[in-house]
Amino acid sequence: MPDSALASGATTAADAFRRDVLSGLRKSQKTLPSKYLYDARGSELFDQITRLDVYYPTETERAILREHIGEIAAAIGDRPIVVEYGSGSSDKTRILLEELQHEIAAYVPIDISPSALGDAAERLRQRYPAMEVLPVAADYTRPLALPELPPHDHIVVFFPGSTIGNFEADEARAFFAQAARVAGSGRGTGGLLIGADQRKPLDVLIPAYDDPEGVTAAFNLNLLTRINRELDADFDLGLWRHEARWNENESRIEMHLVSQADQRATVAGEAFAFASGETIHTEISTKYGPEGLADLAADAGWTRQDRWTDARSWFAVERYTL
Ligand code: AVI
Repeated sequence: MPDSALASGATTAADAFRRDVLSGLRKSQKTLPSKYLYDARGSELFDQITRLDVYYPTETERAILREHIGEIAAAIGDRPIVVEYGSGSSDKTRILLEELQHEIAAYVPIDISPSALGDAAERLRQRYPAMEVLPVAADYTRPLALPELPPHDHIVVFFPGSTIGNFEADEARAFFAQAARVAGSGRGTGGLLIGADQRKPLDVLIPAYDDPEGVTAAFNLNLLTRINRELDADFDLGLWRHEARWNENESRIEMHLVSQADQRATVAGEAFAFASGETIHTEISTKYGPEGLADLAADAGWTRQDRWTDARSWFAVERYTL
């Protein structure tokens, strides 16, 4: 990519960040989009979260993938392009790539964090030298263009980790529609392999999002550090606390930053007042019932073909076709 394109891309991302942060802080329930949790430090902290004992989703999904990988690979079919949304460190993908490495026409990891993406692509190229890796640094919640693809039979979208749960229902519908456009652009029947965290007791859910080591708290608070650095803001980190709440009506965990005092902060030249106890809502993490995801996916033309779960039904990996 020429330097000028990189430079203009960077300006656009910075503009979008400023616009989204300011508009979120102007709302009566102040809110910040969760995708901005993932700067370089945030991606590192999220990686640490996935290794915490209390954070069950990563290991549970990995175990499901490991146990059923033969069946999953057979269902995916010959010579696919695998497009992964929000690939991060591409850790879980290795289970899939290990099985499919000689079959796969190319692996296209897409992530908003260029640092996480670059490191992962490099590791994968070393590990699977015969496999084409075509990384795309982009915000996949916006329309994006795929790179030129080598010959393939069909396109499979891989969206593990229950990141779908971080989307509001309309955003989830938009994702399924975008995934259908991508998967539907191949020659054969497109596929979608997606992880979905399930409803479970609160004594499991809450510690997973408010761990005793404080890694999730650091992950949440890092968003204020990022705003201070990138938007010339002056949040006092000592005056904010992380909170994980269960919202039963919406069947979701919510992360909030709770103001510990009446205070003000200036962001990109604009002043904001926060009352003591007032919160900034930073993330939702929806937990699904058995049909929750299938209903959303159906609106974009996806039909569920398979559903694999663990013994406790804490997590599900589902396969859809168009
Ligand atoms: C990326 N995503 C699926 C994580 C989740 O569980 O919703 C993000 C996360 N937030 C706090 N801990 C993990």
